[in-house]
Amino acid sequence: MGTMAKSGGIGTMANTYGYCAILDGQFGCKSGYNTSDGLVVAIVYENRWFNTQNDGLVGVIYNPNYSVGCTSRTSDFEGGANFPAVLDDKVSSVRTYNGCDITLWSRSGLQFEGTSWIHEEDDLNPSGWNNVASSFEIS
Ligand SMILES: [Ca+2]
Ligand SMILES: [Ca+2]
Repeated sequence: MGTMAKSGGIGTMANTYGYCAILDGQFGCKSGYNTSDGLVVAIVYENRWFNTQNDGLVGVIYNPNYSVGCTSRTSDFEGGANFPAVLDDKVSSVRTYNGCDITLWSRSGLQFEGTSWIHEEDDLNPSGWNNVASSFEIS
């Protein structure tokens, strides 16, 4: 991951990579955190199969305060946010890390339809979730 930008949120993506810092129990990408801090909780891709061909965008979601990872249960809200415009209705594959899982929501603010908890999905198309997600939550 050496080519990743060291600052800026997903909304100000440098090259193909952008970051979103989330905090346990809070909603929204937070500013003022160093991307080298904490743990990655999920990485979302504009393309299917986690590929970055054709400058496919990559959104790195991390919690700057985490040192252990997510809890094993999914009943607790471990942060979430709206996807920025560049990734809104564009996510096509997703991976989670450090014991975390992700739920995608079809509208901003965790509204309307949500997926079940996803550990890893290389192609959101068969489930009808390709280019649909507008927000996400982590647990
Ligand atoms: Ca896509
Ligand atoms: Ca949507």
